[in-house]
Amino acid sequence: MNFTHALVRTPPLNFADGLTTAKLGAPDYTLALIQHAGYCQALQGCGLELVSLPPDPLFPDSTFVEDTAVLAGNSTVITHPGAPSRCGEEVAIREALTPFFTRFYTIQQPGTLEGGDICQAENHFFIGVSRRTNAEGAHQLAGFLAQEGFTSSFVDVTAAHFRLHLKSSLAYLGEGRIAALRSIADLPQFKGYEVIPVDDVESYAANCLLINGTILLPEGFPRFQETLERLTYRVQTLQVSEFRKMDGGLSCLSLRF
Ligand code: CIR
Repeated sequence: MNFTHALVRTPPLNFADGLTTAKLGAPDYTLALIQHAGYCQALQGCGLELVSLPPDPLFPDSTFVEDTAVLAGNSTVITHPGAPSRCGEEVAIREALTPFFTRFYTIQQPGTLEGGDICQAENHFFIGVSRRTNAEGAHQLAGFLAQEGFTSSFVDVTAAHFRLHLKSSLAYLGEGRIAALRSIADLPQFKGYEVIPVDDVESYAANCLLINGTILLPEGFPRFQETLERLTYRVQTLQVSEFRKMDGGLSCLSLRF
């Protein structure tokens, strides 16, 4: 999958008021801005043109744009976030994506769905059913994807070893390869894929991001970095400590298309 664009949104001044379970302390806003700028620069370095939205203090978590839409070929599924405080973030995202996509679908209540639970592997989508994405939302998405010619399978993300979203534990690395926490590497849904396990002590690194041949990886996970480099991936590490404090990672900070 080659990308030409990414949609990003600067964190608002009240970013620290967003949702978190991380217990890593409050994020430093200035540092978050610096790290966000570094992230944007890395995306540009991977050849992406940025569509950049201004911060919106009505939604402290709105920098995590990935949760508001699922992009599938020429179509977009606008989500209905499972976190009530995040409902409404999707309005600006839909508007920003309108020039780039031909078909729009919408997850309807009682369905809830967040993009962090959706992992695309070529023509197949893994759909996490989590505390944020309910079964109804997952089924609605599967139906839309089928209309667009994509297959999908569900993964239960409610078990204790999963963190917030499916993609907190999983990333698609291209060519039939998946990075996944060791504890979920044997799931039947991954049969037929080559699974590269991520050790529990480096679990945050499972949320890495393949963009046009480069893997963006959070800084500080040398074992997984070495594994990727041994597999001959080009790896670029990024500092995202302030986003981690808010349960966010590399993938959730952008929508790539
Ligand atoms: C939230 O709890 O919704 C935000 N603080 C973090 C969202 C992270 N999104 C993602 O991993 N896709």
